[in-house]
Amino acid sequence: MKISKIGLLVIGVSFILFVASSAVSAYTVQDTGNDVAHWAGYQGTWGWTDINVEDNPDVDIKELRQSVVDGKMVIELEVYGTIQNSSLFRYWFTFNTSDSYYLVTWSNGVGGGLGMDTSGQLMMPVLPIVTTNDGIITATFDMVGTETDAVEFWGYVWQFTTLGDIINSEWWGDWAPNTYQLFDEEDILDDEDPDDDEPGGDDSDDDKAALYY
Ligand SMILES: [Ca+2]
Repeated sequence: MKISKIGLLVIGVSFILFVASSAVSAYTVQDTGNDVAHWAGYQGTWGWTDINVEDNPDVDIKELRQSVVDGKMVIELEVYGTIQNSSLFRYWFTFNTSDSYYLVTWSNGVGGGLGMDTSGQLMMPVLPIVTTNDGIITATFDMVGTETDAVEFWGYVWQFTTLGDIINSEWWGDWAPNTYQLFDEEDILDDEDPDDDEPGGDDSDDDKAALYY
């Protein structure tokens, strides 16, 4: 049997469409290692001290993953080190589709979060089952909504040295993807004013850092 070039083209396109549709509900966001930011405050003076800390793998995001397994929405966050159970560590990530919102948290050894149908069909939120295994947080939700394509998928992880002390404290944090980070990396690197206590000089975005403190 001779298959025409057009026939081969149709078969090829069909195969590509099949592969694309079968993989449509799985997303990953990879993040490089050693890109943890370090913030320090001392007697009311504060600023970014380093934007690439190399020795804090427990808050260094490696990957975010989403998939649908047996009809359940599964979302994971992995760090290069180990998930910590102290209240000084916070892990937070979210996966949103056009009709649903999923949020996962982990701190003080306790997992939390919620799934919400944002189309208004389902009023009550669903709660995830959250587990950890070494460097991975896994959250499993009953599905809300019908869409599984990612509209937004990101997370951040941070560590405090002292809770409730805004005068003297240190903070480390990492975001994935990096478009969600709190600061403008180039702005910090270019900030050469020695009298400027704020990271990045007069960049209006600098104030965002304080929102999470
Ligand atoms: Ca990272």
